[in-house]
Amino acid sequence: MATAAAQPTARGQAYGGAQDDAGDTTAYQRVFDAAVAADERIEPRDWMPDAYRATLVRQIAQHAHSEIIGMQPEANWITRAPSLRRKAILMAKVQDEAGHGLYLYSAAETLGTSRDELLDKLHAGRQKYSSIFNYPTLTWADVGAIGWLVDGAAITNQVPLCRCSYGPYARAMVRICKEESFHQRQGYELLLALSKGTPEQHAMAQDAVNRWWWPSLMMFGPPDDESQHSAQSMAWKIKRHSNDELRQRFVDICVPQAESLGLTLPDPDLRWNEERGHYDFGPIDWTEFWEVLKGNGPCNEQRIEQRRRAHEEGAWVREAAAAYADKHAGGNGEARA
Ligand code: FAQ
Repeated sequence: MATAAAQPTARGQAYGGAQDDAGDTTAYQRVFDAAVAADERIEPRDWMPDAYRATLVRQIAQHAHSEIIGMQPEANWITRAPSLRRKAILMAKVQDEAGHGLYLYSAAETLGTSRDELLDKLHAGRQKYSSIFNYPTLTWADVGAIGWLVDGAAITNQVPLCRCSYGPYARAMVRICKEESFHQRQGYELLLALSKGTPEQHAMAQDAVNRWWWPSLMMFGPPDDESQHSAQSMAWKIKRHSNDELRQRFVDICVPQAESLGLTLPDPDLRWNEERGHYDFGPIDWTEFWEVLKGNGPCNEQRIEQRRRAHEEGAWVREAAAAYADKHAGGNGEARA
C-alpha cells in the first residue's frame, strides 16, 4: 500500500471523474495507466475508466451471486449430515459462503452499485453466477466433492485475485481465500474417510468425483480463444492469469491428490506430459457449459426460484434492520439513552 495508500485520495480529488481543461480524460487515463503499470491499487475515489468500473461490477457481482447461490447445493445436506460433527462443520462452511457474499457485495458498493440493485439483476436473470452451482448434490459424498474440487478450483482462481488492481476486491479476497482453503481441506478429509470406508462408501465417493470433475474444470471459464474479457481484464490486472492457465494449474494439483485419496479422475486422456511439465487432459464438453449458462442446466430454475423465495421471505428482516437503523440515525431518545 505504500505509494498506493498515499495516492488514492490525491488521485481521487485531483482527477475524480472530472474532465481536464481540454475536455477529455487523457490526463486521468494516464494517471490510471501509470498506477496499474506500477502495480498500485486503484481505490474507490480514484478516477477510473468507465469500462474498468463496469468490468469490476460484472465480475464482482457474479462472484458474490455465486457465493450465495453456492450455499444451496450444500445446505441441502445439513439436515442429513451423518454426525453432529459433520453437521456443525457443514453449517459453518455454508455460513462462511454467506459472509463471502457480503464482503463481495460491499466491494461492489464501493463502485457505486447497491446490493439491492445487484440482487434485482440476479433475480431477473440479468446477471450470472457460476455454472457449477446448477448441478445437483445427490449423495452425502457430493459435499466432500464440492469441498475438494469446487472450493479447490475457487482457490486456484481466487488466490491471484488477491493481487487484483482494485483495492477493495483484492482485500476481500485475502480473507475469502483463507476460508476457502479450510473448506477445501474439509472436503478432502470427508472424501478420504469415505474412500477408506466400506466398499459402498468408496463407490459413493468415486461416483461424486465422477460427476463433479468436469463441471469443476468448467468453472475457470471458456477456453482462452473464446474468452471475450480475458485480454482486457489481464491488461488492467484484474485477472492475473488466463482461464486455461488456471485450469491447467488446477489439474496439476488434483491428480496427485486424487491418487492419495485412492480415487480416479474420470478422464482416460489424463497423463503426465514430460515435455510440457504438465498433465494433459481430455476435451471439455463446452456445449454443456454454454447450455448451463443459457439456463438449461439441471438445477438452474430451482436455484433461482429458491433464491427469489428466500429474498421475499427475508423482506421483514430487511425492513426491521432499516427501521432500527433509522431509529438510531434519527437520534431517538431511547436509543441515545
Ligand atoms: N460460470 O470472457 P470470460 C465459489 C461467463 S465462487 C458462469 O472468460 P471472465 C466459492 C463470463 O462471465 C465461484 N459464467 O469471462 C464457493 C462471461 O459472460 P458475461 C465463482 C461464466 O469474467 C465454493 C462469459 O462467460 N468465482 O465457487 C463462467 O474474464 C463452494 C465469457 O467468459 C468467481 O466468480 C462460469 N464458470 O472470466 C461457494 C471468481 N465462466 O459476464 C459455495 C471471479 C465464464 O460477459 C460453495 N471471477 N463465464 O455475461 C472470475 O475469475 C472470472 O469472472 C471467470 C470468467 C474466470 C469466472
